Amino acid sequence: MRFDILSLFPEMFPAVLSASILGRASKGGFASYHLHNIRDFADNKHAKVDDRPFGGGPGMVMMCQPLHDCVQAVEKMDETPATRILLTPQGEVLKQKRIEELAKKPRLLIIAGHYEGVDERVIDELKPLELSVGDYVLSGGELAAMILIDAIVRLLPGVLGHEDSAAEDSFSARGQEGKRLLDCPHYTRPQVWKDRVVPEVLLSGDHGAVEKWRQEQMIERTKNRRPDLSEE
Ligand code: 9D3
Repeated sequence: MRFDILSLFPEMFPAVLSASILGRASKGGFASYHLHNIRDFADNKHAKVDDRPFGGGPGMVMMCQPLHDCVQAVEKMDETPATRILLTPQGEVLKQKRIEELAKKPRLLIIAGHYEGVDERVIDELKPLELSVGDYVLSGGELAAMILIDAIVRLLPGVLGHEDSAAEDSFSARGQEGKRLLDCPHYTRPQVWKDRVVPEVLLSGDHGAVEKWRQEQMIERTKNRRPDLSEE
């Protein structure tokens, strides 16, 4: 999958994109990341990309022209049609279902907003899919873009070692009616630590009993901690 990332702060990305799973995915040819600085597309000599909001108020608004020209230029860099995405607090809150859908696309063009927001007219013109990563306030869309990319790349065939994309489904456990479940507790050596012991069933060697215990733990923890989790 090709990722085009449009940002005013592209320098925030390389450490995240080169480490761990995301780094392995690009080295293995499963994903390619292309960073673009929106400021490079400003057509004024001061490379100004933001301005004061009409109607007054705090903060600055990202101007239409630099972002629009950046999207047009970037899309022409490759013939693969791109799915446009804008990270914004006004977007649909990201869930695994949407991640799974986006993981099937050949190319994503991801716009990380900054400042108070983007001039609404460029959103109307570009018609991006608008996504949020949750109900809390970030300083900009860059970290949100990295979260999105991380969640998608680990689903790409080959990246986690399992070639078929359907396999992922069996790794995220589900209970009754396809409800997604939280994970069970995990333990490793030593068997006793600060007087705390490992649940006996895990040491029993009875694989059936272990499976039953884990399933019960998953259901109980989901009920207690995340009663809101649903089919998505
Ligand atoms: C007056 C309210 N503004 C500041 C508190 C609104 C506001 C503007 C810009 C709040 C955050 C941001 C920057 N955030 C993002 O661009 C963003 C984001 C987020 O803040 N939370 C969750 N997901 C996302 S995706 C992009």
